[in-house]
Amino acid sequence: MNYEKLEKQLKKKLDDSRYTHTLGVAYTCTCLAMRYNYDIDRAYLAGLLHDCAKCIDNDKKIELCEKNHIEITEIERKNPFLLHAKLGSLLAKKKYHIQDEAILSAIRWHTTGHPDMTMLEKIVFVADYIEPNRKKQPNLTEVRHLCFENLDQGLKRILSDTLVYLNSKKDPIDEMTQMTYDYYNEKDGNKNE
Ligand code: DGI
Ligand code: FE
Ligand code: FE
Repeated sequence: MNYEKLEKQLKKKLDDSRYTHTLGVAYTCTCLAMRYNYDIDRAYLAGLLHDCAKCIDNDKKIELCEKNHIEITEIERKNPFLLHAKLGSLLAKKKYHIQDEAILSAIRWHTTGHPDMTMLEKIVFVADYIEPNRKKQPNLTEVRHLCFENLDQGLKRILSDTLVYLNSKKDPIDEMTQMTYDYYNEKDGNKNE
């Protein structure tokens, strides 16, 4: 498929580093799709659009959510950047004319995840963390390897490393991020305290 037009539109809406990250995520999505037998075009498209709302000002994010009747939780009101996932899904549908619910849902859940994710949701979530332009996350070589060996294990590792990072910064944790980790940890045979 030809995504040139969409790429041009996104380049205008994102700053340079976010656009570079976006392409990195899109290509990493296709790699994971090859590994886990998913449609590579749908994976690329979901990756391309996952952060389409990221560079909107925080005040404008709140305003757009209110205007479009998107619920804003207390934690999202205090950390409006979290809204780029919900808003991204809305823009993908309304502005970029995506009708594929699997893609819209992968965008919607790419920041916190949720229990029992679909294959495409997992692919976008994982690609977002391991794409080649990411540098700061700890043990990236090992995490990247794990994601191509076992997707659920990779997912769980990313959630666990993210929770450690958020706790170390004393950042508030969205209950969905914790619930997603608990779900995959328990699925793995561990009891959550
Ligand atoms: O948009 P990106 O930066 O590419 O990636 P993202 O949408 O996954 O956002 C990444 C950031 O989100 C990362 O610094 C961890 C943070 N995050 C994930 N879950 C939570 C969270 N931040 C807060 N405050 N609470 C969460 O539950
Ligand atoms: Fe994001
Ligand atoms: Fe991202």
